[in-house]
Amino acid sequence: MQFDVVTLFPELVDAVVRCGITGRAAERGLISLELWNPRDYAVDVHRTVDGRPYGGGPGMVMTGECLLQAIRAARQKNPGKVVYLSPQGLPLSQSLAHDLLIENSLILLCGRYEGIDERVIKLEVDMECSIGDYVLSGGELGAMVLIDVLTRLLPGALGHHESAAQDSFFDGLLDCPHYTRPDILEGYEVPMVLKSGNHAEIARWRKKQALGKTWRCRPELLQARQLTSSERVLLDEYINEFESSKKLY
Ligand code: 4HQ
Repeated sequence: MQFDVVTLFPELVDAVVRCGITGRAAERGLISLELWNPRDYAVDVHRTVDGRPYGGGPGMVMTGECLLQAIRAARQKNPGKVVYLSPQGLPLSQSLAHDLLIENSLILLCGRYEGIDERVIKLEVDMECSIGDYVLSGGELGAMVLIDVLTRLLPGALGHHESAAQDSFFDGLLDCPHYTRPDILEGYEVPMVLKSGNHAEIARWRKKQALGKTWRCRPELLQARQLTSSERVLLDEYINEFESSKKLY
């Protein structure tokens, strides 16, 4: 998958192809990153990329001309949908990430300051995407999140011990707890079932914990997902144990 990122901070975004799973995916040619700096297209002596907002108010707005040129240069080399990262966008989710996988090439547009001139959105942006309801200092972290989420879904990006099928959200549920050595850490023991060697019981315990954690912390995720009859049994078991453990206090 080809990612072209239009950004005033290319060195920030470049870190994504230098580290970890995304770094390895870039080495193997599963993803490729190209960076386009709007400042390179600024013509005046100060290489200005921002302007005062019409109508007044605090902050600056990224100007249209050099942004349009940077986007069009990227699009000419690597044609693809232009995604603008902003809080006004479609919320990023695992399911949106799956939908975006059909694209071979994405141009990710990162705004700084108060945002970009609206006419750039009108002229060149195909989709607005938000990584969450909070305010970033710029779209770069959003672009990096999107690249990371998509890369993990590409065939061959994860090793077999990192399989995407085992991940949190693969199943629409939160993840189960994980443990490693030692057996006892500051008085807290590893649940016995995980040391039993009984793989069916271990899978059952993990599913029950995932259902229980989701019920406690993100009940709206359960509303959005139909439980099978065996999942209902596991969750009822979890809820009963949870309610009776509360009575002890
Ligand atoms: N920003 N999801 C404002 C975000 C954001 C988000 C990016 C801050 C755009 C102009 N991007 N700039 N949330 O907060 O993607």
